[in-house]
Amino acid sequence: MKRIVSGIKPTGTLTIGNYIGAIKQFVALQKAMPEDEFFLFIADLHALTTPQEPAELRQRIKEIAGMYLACGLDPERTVLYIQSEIKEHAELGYLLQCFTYMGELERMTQFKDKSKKQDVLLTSSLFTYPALMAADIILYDADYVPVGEDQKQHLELTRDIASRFNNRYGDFFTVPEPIIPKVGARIMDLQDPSKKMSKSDETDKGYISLFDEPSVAAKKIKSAVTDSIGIIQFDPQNQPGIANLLTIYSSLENESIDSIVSKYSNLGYQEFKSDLSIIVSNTIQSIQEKYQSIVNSNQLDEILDKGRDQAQIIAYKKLEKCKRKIGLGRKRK
Ligand code: ATP
Ligand code: LTN
Repeated sequence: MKRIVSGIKPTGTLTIGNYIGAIKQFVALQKAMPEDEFFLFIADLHALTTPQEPAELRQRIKEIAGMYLACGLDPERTVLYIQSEIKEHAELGYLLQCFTYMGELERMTQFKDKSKKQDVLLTSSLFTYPALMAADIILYDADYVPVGEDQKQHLELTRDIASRFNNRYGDFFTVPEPIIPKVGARIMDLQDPSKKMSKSDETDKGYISLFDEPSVAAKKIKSAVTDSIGIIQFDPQNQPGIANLLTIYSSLENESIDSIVSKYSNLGYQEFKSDLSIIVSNTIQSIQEKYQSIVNSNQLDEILDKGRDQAQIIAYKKLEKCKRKIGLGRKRK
C-alpha cells in the first residue's frame, strides 16, 4: 500500500490554477488508486511565513478544507487535517533545519521570487519553509506527493534531506516522489501569461477564484490576454495566452490539446474563448453548489477531527523514533 500526502496553504483564495494543478490531480489519483492512503492537510503554519489577519486566516482554513471536499475528494478515503493541530510538524521541521544547509535554502527559486516581491520585512520562516515542508511529507513516510510544477524544487530538497538523514542514521524516512500533472502543472496569469497564476496576486483579474461568481469567471476568460497572430495552436513560446487557455480547456474537459486545436483551427479566438468561458463557469458553479451544502452541515468539523486523530497517531510514533535515532530522549535506568 502506498501513501500519498499533499498540502495547500490557506493564503488568498483558491484559484483555478490550484484546482487544475493540485486538487483535480489529487481527486483523480484517489479514484485511480483505490487501495492506497491519501493524506491531505491545510498548511496553516506555512501561511504564517507572510503576515496574516487572524480572523481571515481562521476562516480560510475551513474554507479550503470545504473546497477540497467540494472538488470531489472522498471524505471516507482521505485523512484531512489542519497542520497546526499536529505539533509534530513544527518539531520535526526544526529538527530537519539541522540537516538542511543555508546554500540549499538560498537556491530555492520560490524564496528568491517571493523575497523580491515582498514589500514588508522578510521573515526567517519564509527562508526555512522548505525544511518544514520536508517535515510535512516525511513525517508520514509519504511515497508520492502530488503538486504543481512550482513545488518540484522543494520536493527535490525534501528527497535530499531524507536521504541525508538515512545515510547518517540508517534507513528511516521514505524518500518521496513528486507527481506532477502532464497538463496543467503551471496555469499562467490571464493578464500576464509569462507568470504563474497566483492567489496572492495584488489584482484579481489575472486569476479565477473558485469563489468567483460564475459570470465573473466567464468575463475573466473572455478578457484574457492573447496575441495578434489569430490562429489557435499550442505554442507556449509565441502564444503563451492561447496556450494557457488551451491547457485550462484540456484539463477541465479531459480532452487532449491536439483534439481541441483541430476543433477550433478554423475558428477565431472569440468563439474559442466563449466556449471556454462556459466550461469554466459551469465547473465553478457545480463546485460552489457542493461547497454550500458542505459548509451548511456539521460534516466538515467531524472530518477534520477524525483526520487529526488519525494523523496524530502516525506523527507521534514517527517523531519519537526519529528523536531516538539522533540521540534525543532520556535513557531510563
Ligand atoms: P501562492 O500563489 O500564494 O504562492 P500557491 O497557490 O502556489 O500560493 P498553495 O496554495 O500551497 O500555494 O498551492 C497548492 C498547490 O497548488 C501546490 O501543489 C501548487 O503547486 C499548486 N499550484 C499553485 N498555483 C498553481 C498554478 N498556477 N498552476 C498549477 N498548479 C498550481
Ligand atoms: N509549499 C506548498 C504547500 C505545502 C505542501 C506541503 C505541498 C506545504 N507543505 C507538503 C505538498 C506537501 C506550496 O506553497 N504550494
